[in-house]
Amino acid sequence: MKIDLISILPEFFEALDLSLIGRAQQDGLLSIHRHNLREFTYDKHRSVDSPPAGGGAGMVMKPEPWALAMEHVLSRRETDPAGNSTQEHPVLIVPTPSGELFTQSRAEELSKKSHLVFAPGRFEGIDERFTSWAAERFDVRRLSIGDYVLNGGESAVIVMVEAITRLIPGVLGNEASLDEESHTDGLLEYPVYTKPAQWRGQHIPEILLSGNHARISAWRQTQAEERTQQIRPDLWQRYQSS
Ligand code: 6GU
Repeated sequence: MKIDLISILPEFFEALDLSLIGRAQQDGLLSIHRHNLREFTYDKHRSVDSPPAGGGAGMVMKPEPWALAMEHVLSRRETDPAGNSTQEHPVLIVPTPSGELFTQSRAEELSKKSHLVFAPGRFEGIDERFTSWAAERFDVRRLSIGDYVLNGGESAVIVMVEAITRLIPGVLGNEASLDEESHTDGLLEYPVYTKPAQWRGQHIPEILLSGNHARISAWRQTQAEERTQQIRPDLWQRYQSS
């Protein structure tokens, strides 16, 4: 999978060179390219923002630097001898608190794509005309990571890249652990324990020491259901009706 990240703070994404995602890049499973949006500005101050049309608080990102950055990304794609792209439109993810909710099933869908481009805005967001322009060249998705507001989309990009890329075969050491996680089957994960069996006066649930895998599996299912009912009644309702 190829990933292009465009931002006025490209250093933000250095965290993606660490740990499993860093390893996946070294192994060639993933290539992540960071671009500085200011390199696509041509005025003296390299400005990327301007006051909102119609007035109001804050600043809005100008569409032109974003369009130039996207043209640069598109120019690096493979083309046939006639100059047409040989692949489907890349997916352009625009992180925004006003987007559709990014979920595990969205991560699964996106993990099967060959090229993702992320356009995290700062300030009050990007001029709406950029999105319409981009929709002719990209499969555009406006996505939010939850019902709260961040200063910019960069940390949301890190969240989404991590959730998406760990689903690419080979990125995780132990792929089986994917099946047992929270959200994969619509339930929160059951509680987990390790040695010692007694720690500061607390004991591991006895069934986990029984060696009876069928009973352990049934216990874990019950725990997952109880937890989901208590902590996430919204998920529980969806689980029951599915
Ligand atoms: Cl994707 N961006 C910003 N700025 N705030 C958010 C968000 C994204 N998702 C939730 N809050």
